[in-house]
Amino acid sequence: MAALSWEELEALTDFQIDRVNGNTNAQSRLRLFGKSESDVGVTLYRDHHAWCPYCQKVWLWLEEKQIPYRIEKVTMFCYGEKESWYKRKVPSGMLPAIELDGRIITESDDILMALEREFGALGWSMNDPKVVPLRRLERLLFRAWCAWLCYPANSAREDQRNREQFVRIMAQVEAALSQTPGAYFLEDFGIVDVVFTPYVERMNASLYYYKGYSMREENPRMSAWFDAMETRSTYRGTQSDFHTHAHDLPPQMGGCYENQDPQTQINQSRVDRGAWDGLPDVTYPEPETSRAEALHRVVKHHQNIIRVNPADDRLMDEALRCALTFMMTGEICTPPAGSDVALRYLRDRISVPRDMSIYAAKRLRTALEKTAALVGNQQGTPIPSRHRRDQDPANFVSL
Ligand SMILES: N[C@@H](CCC(=O)N[C@@H](CS)C(=O)NCC(=O)O)C(=O)O
Repeated sequence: MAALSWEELEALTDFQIDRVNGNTNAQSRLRLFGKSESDVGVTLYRDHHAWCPYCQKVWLWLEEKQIPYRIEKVTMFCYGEKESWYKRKVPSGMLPAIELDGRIITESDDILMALEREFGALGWSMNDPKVVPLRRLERLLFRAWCAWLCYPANSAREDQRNREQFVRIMAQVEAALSQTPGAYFLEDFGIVDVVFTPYVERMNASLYYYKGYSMREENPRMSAWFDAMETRSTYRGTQSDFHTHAHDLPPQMGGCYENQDPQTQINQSRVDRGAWDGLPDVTYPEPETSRAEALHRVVKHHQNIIRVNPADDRLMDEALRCALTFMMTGEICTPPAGSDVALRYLRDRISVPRDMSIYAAKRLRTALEKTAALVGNQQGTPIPSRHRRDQDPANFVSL
């Protein structure tokens, strides 16, 4: 089949979301939850790519409480130059920050405490005696994860010791989750779940990819907790996937070190080259709109996507239309010779949830890979691990 034109492709999707009042999504700049713009009293400063874990914590809290707020996006050091207007507000450049009643507040825990003073707690207060020990446990798990992932082990035995240390703390998390009959940390969803979310999501992805350890599959209570979180449209809107985290974490953490476990190689190949279906990064059923969403997002940004791709623009234009034609019709569409590198370059740079939701990204990655495989097995330019300036948002400004 010949590749459809951009106009023909556009006609195949009617995907739309209401960014202001609809479900949580990474593209919003203003959230009103049915209220009016004059009710907005909070601005959240978070990173362009939704990679910053501390930002996700505050983002999720605001979405759960349905507080009208504005979103200003800022560049992280690892992928570009920090905006000077932001450095004037927050000289360290650190994220997240909020502006509340004309005051700038940094440090995610201080932000959450200020927000709960203003708008009330999310179930329980950050300082509730039930919450404080669980917040401490989250930090303990975080440290065990860093010790295992972010420092090179001198031997397989050292890697094993670090694994055992992590698994021991994980057992405490399992025990904490079993204290209440439901799937959440306390009797109902609340602040503790928000505090745990960003890093357990990143642990699940990074340990699967770098250590061959499937946190979600090996810990039944944690698995039930993830399932419960995935019933929430708020979490779905902020949720990332294994591929995004496996490659956004190394520059943020100062390195992620793989072990020699044979399972690690198997997992890496699956996350990088597919099949993406069935990975333990998501378990809620795939929405019917995932292909239409992926198509809508690519059609909208296709000029920039083609321009930043290292391949010749005309070659990438046709190859990309082939992949999208295949994704939407299921008909094989052979791309131009030599376009395998270009298609895989894009396959490796879809960022969830920045660009699209998790299932849409799986559909698009699959279509790009299957189309690339028709003409060759050359991989794209490797994803850098010390920085991600290949993702500099300055290159993606609207034309
Ligand atoms: N303790 C701080 C940590 C915040 C933090 O480490 N933020 C990182 C991103 S996750 C940051 O802003 N780094 C500067 C940058 O990457 O540009 C908090 O809880 O808010």
